[in-house]
Amino acid sequence: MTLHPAPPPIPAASYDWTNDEDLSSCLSNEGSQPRLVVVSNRVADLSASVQSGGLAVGLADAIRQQGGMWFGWDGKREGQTGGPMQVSEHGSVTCVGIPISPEDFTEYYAEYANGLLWPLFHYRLDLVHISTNAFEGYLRVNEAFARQLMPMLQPDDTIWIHDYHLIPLAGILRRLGCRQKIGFFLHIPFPPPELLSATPDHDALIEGLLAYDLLGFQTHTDVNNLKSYLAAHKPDAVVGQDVIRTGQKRLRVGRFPIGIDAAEFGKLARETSPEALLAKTPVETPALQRILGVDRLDYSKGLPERFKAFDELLLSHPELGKHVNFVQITPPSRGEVDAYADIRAELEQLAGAINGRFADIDWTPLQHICRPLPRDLIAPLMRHSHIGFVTPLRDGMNLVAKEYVAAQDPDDPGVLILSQFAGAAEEMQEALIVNPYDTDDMAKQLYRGLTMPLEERRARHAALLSRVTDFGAKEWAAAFLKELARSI
Ligand code: ADQ
Repeated sequence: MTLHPAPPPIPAASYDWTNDEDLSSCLSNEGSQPRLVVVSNRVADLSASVQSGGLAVGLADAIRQQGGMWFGWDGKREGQTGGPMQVSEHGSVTCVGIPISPEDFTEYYAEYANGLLWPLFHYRLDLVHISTNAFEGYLRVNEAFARQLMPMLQPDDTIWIHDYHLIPLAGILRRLGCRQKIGFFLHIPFPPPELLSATPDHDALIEGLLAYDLLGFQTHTDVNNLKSYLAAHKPDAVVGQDVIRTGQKRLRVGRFPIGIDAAEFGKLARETSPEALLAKTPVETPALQRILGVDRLDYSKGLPERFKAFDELLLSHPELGKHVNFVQITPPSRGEVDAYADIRAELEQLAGAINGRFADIDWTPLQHICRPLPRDLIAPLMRHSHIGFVTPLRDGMNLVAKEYVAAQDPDDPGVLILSQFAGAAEEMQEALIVNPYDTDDMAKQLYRGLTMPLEERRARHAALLSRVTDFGAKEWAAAFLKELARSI
């Protein structure tokens, strides 16, 4: 079989670790290394035997190898921000959590990070709320993080800060006298300048980014969006392929697509038989061809469009009745933000309408499961699903796409249907790539996936699996840290 023509190669916009042949040396821990200090909004649970998500896997591994500290919010909304710290030791790693006051939680987390930055960075200007005082609250919490962190730093520490909650942190640390190398990785998309400039704080956010020594993004598109912003709004910035200079400051920029631990996820997927799986999950009979979606409940994930595409599939192919079902697992997240209540109501209405129209006494076409399932059930469920339906309207990377591929049986794999607007689409062109707004075409691709010959499924899956395996979570963390070590 021949696959659809390969897309033209994407020009190397900047440092790209997936082309780095010399990465193996960074994956071993020879000699003593400086401590790694990871800062993220939440601290991962390092006592868990299996980490969920690439962030936790990649970082937990890197920080355990090097030894160091993980610093972030302890998840409590009480007292004063930066009040008494929770400190716990996990071998060579110290985890430090600080509380956030209820007022700061509202302004920093709910209003600024999730009410403004999240929709803006996901290209959803229609959902952006500009709230009075929210930016001040955002800066105040970043300042509290910096002031608590500063006295705990050692001179040769390497500091790695994560995600949109903490963009200003390096600038504040520098002001407080921090001289250590500081890198930043953005897990979500970076928007084009026309969108970013819709927030009155865009200058300050960019100044915050320019205080780092290394900026890491998920995709070439994100790197290029930053460069376009600088060209349009900061004419004094000199932008090279992987270096930016502004005044005396020089920093590096690169693309570091996050990965998963494919071997571990594949093992998890193989461990449960279909029968055992059936006994443990609320999912119906294995005789059906199953379409599976697994997402946090979020408007960026394209869930209503996905439901509508399934509806169109059943309308256009009545012969599929009783032969296919769609299982969508969507635990709620961030209930504080109004947009999440809206999406939940819309999904309930759509699921009710689809089941109302097509269901029979022995067949529920759409099962929408609104609670979290453990990874040791999600993984085998992915393995025993014929379609992985991953169609975000915009996504930094999307690890579910990679997990679906890792979970498959290579001899009889399922088909990944992937949004062109997921960061993962840059690397996973052998999936069936769809426009997540085009429900008609998604219905056609669902049908194509359900009827795809075995030989084509195997060829597509083999190409995807080798990429997901070669560029995993550990390689991602090692590549970022190697590049940060090179920065001046
Ligand atoms: P998320 O938006 O959370 O992460 P994603 O990468 O898809 O999105 O998922 C992260 C992890 O959560 C995956 O391991 C997945 O299995 C798990 N998960 C998702 N839905 C689940 C469910 N219903 N039940 C159980 N587990 C579930 C952000 C960015 C992404 C980026 C990651 C990592 O938005 O674009 O890929 O960070 O950088």
